[in-house]
Amino acid sequence: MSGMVLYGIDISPPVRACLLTLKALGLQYEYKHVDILSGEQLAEDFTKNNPQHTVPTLNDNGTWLWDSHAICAYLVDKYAKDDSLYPRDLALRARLHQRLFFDASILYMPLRFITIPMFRFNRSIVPREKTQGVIEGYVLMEKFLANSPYLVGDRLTIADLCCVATASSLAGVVELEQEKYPKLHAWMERLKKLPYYEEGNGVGCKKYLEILKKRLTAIVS
Ligand SMILES: N[C@@H](CCC(=O)N[C@@H](CS)C(=O)NCC(=O)O)C(=O)O
Repeated sequence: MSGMVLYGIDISPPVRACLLTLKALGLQYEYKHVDILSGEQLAEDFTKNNPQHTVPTLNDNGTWLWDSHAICAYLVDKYAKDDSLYPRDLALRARLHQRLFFDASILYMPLRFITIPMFRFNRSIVPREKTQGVIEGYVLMEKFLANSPYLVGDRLTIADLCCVATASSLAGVVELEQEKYPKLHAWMERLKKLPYYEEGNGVGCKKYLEILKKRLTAIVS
């Protein structure tokens, strides 16, 4: 196979992080829809290339890669005209990695713990303690953004693209109150102004929030 193929479904926050990065870089790619709600990612055809059976998965001319953070970093390193989205400066890159690992391990995980029982076992009631992780994510993001417009200083990086895909999806569980999180709210509005935001994240995020609205009937203490 030649060319670049992204496997995904746009309700998935990590898939949207990759869509944002592909669009930020203006890259040509083929998009293959994988319906994870019906278990398409478990097909042998897919798991032989990604045993972890997650989307997003990228096939770039035979180089198979998964995990949105790894994919976004690879795309910029390989194809960007400059390093602004993924700076080569060691100190900046180290801070950026901290934000990416924060997204993977802290911001996104509460959403996964809440949505897996919903999507796999049709649970519609969420124990309140599970939403605490979402609130902790909001609180930390507010601190990261205390003194800068973006997550790594004054310029947009893939840390923003990855985190905004997750943060915008968290509203399906805990509303993002502007008064409580003014910096986070302003950052989100800043990201929404990117010319490729709506196509890369807005459309899929709306679908995701609609699904959560239908499936989540109550949060109970
Ligand atoms: N850390 C991974 C998370 C990927 C992930 O958990 N994707 C979910 C969809 S949001 C998935 O593929 N679930 C299907 C499965 O695990 O079988 C990333 O950033 O790509």
